[in-house]
Amino acid sequence: MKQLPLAALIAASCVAPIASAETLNVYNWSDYIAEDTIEKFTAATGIEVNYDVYDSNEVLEAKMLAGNSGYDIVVPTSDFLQRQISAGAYQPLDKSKLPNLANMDAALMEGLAGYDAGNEHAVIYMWGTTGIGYNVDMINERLGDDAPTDSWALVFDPDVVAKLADCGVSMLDAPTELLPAAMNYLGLDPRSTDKKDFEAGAELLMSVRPHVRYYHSSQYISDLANGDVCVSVGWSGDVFQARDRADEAENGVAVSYVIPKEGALQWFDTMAIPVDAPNPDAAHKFIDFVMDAQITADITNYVWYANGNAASMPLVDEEITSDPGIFPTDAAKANLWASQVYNARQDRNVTRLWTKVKTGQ
Ligand code: N2P
Repeated sequence: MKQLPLAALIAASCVAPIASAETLNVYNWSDYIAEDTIEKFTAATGIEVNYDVYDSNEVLEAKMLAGNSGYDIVVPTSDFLQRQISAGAYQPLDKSKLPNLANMDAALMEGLAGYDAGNEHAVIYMWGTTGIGYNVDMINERLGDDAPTDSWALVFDPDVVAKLADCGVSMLDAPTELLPAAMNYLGLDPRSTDKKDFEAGAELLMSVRPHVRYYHSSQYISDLANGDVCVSVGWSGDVFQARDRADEAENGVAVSYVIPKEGALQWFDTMAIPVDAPNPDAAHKFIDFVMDAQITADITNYVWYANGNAASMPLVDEEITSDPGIFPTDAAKANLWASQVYNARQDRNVTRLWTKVKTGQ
């Protein structure tokens, strides 16, 4: 550290405010919280929040495995959560500090326990599906009434997607979601970890690659809303946010979200506390604050994602609870699959194949 002259040091110590404000460092997905959540947390607790965002589990995982991220709260998806728990990245929750756990949906938390035994390390933040968002008119202009808007064919059939290339096709930069979706479309088990199945999925993705404008996991929200892309493999709530933005802009863009009939990934995003979090006490306060029924309902009402909080449901807009793209019907549910956890070798296979898909070589 630079040495200050004694006089400057004395002056600094006289004028500098005493650093008393408690802070909490949150690292969450982009476009994933209500506008006033953080402000309300600070008003309720006096804790200042530094809020950073990401749009990729791989980016979060790299930070968690390296350690010393400085974050107190992070939001991994369930399969990544499990692998990171095994690596010792998270501390057990002190449930005595989380009275609002009583608000959580027992069946959904039981589902999460498949990734985190006994729900020791995490609680559900939001959940959703990985499906397709599309621009209703642009698709209709190019494919007419035969447009397979209920099917993965819209993005995985090279003859179909070729006709959409000019209006813009995007896919998530999410290898562990795109490869299984491609495998499922081919009639393979989306939860398979067989190298040959990964390769078959990658081959399909390579075959449509010439028609894909970009692989990115947050840009598509505004692009769909503005009509700058016409079809995106995306996350449910993000597509609804795009629809909402277009509606508000009154720009004539009609966006729709579909869980394709062949099925889709259902995922859970969770709040967890890194093992080396600087302020675990504030982290517990934040998790408990978010599990308040009204706070979670406010988030769902803003981001259009389903949550795991049973007590919040009566406070969630009817427009959301009744939408089958957000709360799938029983028929659609039967075709949803849960993410598979990959070991290091399987993960390397997936990463290598995904690099090929993205770079084309
Ligand atoms: C929020 C995306 C969160 C879903 N923009 C990814 N699991």
